Amino acid sequence: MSLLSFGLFLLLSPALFLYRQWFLLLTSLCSSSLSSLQTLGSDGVRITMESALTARDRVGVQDFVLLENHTSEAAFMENLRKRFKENLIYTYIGSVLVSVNPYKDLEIYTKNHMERYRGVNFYEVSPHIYAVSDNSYRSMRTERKDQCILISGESGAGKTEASKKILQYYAVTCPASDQVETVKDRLLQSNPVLEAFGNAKTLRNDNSSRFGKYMDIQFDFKGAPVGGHILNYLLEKSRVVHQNHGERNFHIFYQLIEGAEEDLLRRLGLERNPQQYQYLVKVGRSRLSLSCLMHPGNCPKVSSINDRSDWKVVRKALSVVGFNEDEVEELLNIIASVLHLGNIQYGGEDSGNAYITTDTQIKYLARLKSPLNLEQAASARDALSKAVYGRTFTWLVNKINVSLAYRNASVIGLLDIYGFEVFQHNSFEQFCINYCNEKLQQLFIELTLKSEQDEYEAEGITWEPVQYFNNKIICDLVEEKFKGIISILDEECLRPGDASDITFLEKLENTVGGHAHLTTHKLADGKTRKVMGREEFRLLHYAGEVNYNVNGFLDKNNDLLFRNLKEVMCMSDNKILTQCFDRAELKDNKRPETAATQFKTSLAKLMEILMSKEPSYVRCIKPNDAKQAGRFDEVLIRHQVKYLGLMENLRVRRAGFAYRRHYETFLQRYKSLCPETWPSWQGKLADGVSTLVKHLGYKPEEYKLGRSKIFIRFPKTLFATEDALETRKHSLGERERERVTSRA
Ligand code: AD9
Ligand code: MG
Repeated sequence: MSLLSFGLFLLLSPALFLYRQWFLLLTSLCSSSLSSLQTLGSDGVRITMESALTARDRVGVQDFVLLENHTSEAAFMENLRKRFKENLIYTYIGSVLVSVNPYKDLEIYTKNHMERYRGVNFYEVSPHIYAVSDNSYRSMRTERKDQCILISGESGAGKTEASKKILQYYAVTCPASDQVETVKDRLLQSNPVLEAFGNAKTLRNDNSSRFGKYMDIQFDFKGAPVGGHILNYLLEKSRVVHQNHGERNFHIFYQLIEGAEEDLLRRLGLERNPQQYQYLVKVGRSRLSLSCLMHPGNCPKVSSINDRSDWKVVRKALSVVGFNEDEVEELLNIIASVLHLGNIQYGGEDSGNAYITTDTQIKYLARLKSPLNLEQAASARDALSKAVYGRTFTWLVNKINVSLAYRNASVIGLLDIYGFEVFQHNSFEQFCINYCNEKLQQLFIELTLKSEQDEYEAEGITWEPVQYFNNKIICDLVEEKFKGIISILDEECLRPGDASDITFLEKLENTVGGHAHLTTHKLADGKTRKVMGREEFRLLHYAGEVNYNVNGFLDKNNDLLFRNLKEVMCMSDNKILTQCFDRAELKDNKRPETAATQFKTSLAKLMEILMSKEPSYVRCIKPNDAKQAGRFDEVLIRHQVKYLGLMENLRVRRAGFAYRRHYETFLQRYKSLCPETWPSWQGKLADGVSTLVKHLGYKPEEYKLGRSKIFIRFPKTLFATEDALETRKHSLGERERERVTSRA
């Protein structure tokens, strides 16, 4: 055959797509067929399996499923290390792609590489982000099912880079036309714009995403990208007014100051010196740590970032995504106003800054001085800065969405969200970011570990369950109605009177104090290793322990802005601001939902979106904390392998059945191969299938019969059956053959 015709059959049968992958994989597992197989080496040259076997010692295996000792974490780590050393940063666990950040540019993202992966089966070429991209694309086309690619991993692990590579792959390899070229450009150029406004240098990552992003890429019936839609999640607004030492504000501020032409700077009333702006260089006094005192000021210059050239990229990108010159000027005016706002000083503080008097919006702010004390006035100013910046960011995303709008399309969704992060000082923002990562891990468990095993259970298949840590318990602790942390926080936010961050902490102790994943200073039993502050609570996340300082939790969750400030914003001449601050909002006396509840609701919606699509996974690993190339930190990586559940993922994958089919479908296709089932089987379907497979000589270890499906462990078993079907067709006369085909 028949391999060719069977290949065709598989190609034409979308439901067997995954199975085809398994076949390719397991064929390579089967040593008897190794000598005849060819594969692509890391350099893309076709090499025979004999040489691949010797290479294996050096470069490891490209799929962890092929590891001889697949239950050994040491073997897993060794394989990862070998490959990392050889610059082979990608490895599969079945269809899941594991990626280790190389922290250097590798020559594996060229157009040639893209071509190599186009339309080629998953296991025929070395693992790559392009293979995942292509696989999703083909599944979308052949199965007509929307796809999504979920990229996860901690801060700095390479999620954003991976999502950009995927987008570039589609831009280069998908069909094009003039109109499509425009959309491709817009899709690609939306990245530098959103990164300028939504990314910043943190201690973990010089280009850390400070917002979550889910982007649908929309394709027409010809498979051309014709549009897109972005959903953004909880921007870390507090960064506008405060950054930890060694971190920066959002890139756009520095790009503007470093890169803008003199003329523009003059119009905006800005100086070419970040040190002039409180929001860019000074750490809030109340939050000064010892290290900040020793190293005053933040870090406007970062060696890995060139603000001046990035500015040029962003300016161009703004035009490509559809901003005209007036809109760009208005947008930059807002950015400049935020810097001016930050320089407003009150009362006996350092002397104020002269530029502010020229700005109408800021003149209004001065009215705040009389009824508020110093601290309240400063916090009102910061609340305004955060609101202006946050709403402008949302406006920006909407504006890009308008330029990408298209309807009636198949989609591939890309999820690139802020990664799990732990700092010395963790606040409300880290709490939200890490909660979001818990939800993503939960989705991964649901779709890969749990659903697979649940199906075996539902079908009554004997199965040695693979134990894994289900983080649902932590998700519940955070989000459960009434007794979850968010509910408790909301309750304190709504409670009039003496509610404070500390009363919130006390309420946590009283309500969920006994929870296995939560500790506070009061509850700590002395056995806990890390010292805890009195204002902290500790969550034992799936990815490790994090101490959260409750300072500011209530304010940030309330996220309130004085009504008169909103009124002022509505009166602004700036067209973007008037769209951001709608008058209708002033009439609405309902208390807005708290930040955490809004986030929780938007995450629940995101989970629904993702569940409705066919998922692919990219699991990113950060090799070291120093952001250095070539450094493979065993301890750090082992920790990630553990919490990402990669070993469990591998075990489920290895122990599973490659193929499963409903009895009816199976019987219908193969009934002609057994005299007792041909031309039709009158008894129970399960008995028919049992009779059929016994006749075909299936050995007991090769298959299992469930309640409604047959499970076949090895693809080769099914291949033999397909061969038999093919042979039978050939041995029949022309008419008879047609009859069999039409019945099947
Ligand atoms: V965060 O959760 O947004 O803080 P990410 O998104 O996981 O984080 P990012 O993609 O920004 O991390 O990667 C961090 C840095 O690692 C990048 O700025 C690159 O310098 C480097 N990186 C990541 N992936 C690659 C790669 N495939 N090739 C080369 C890479 N460098
Ligand atoms: Mg990122």
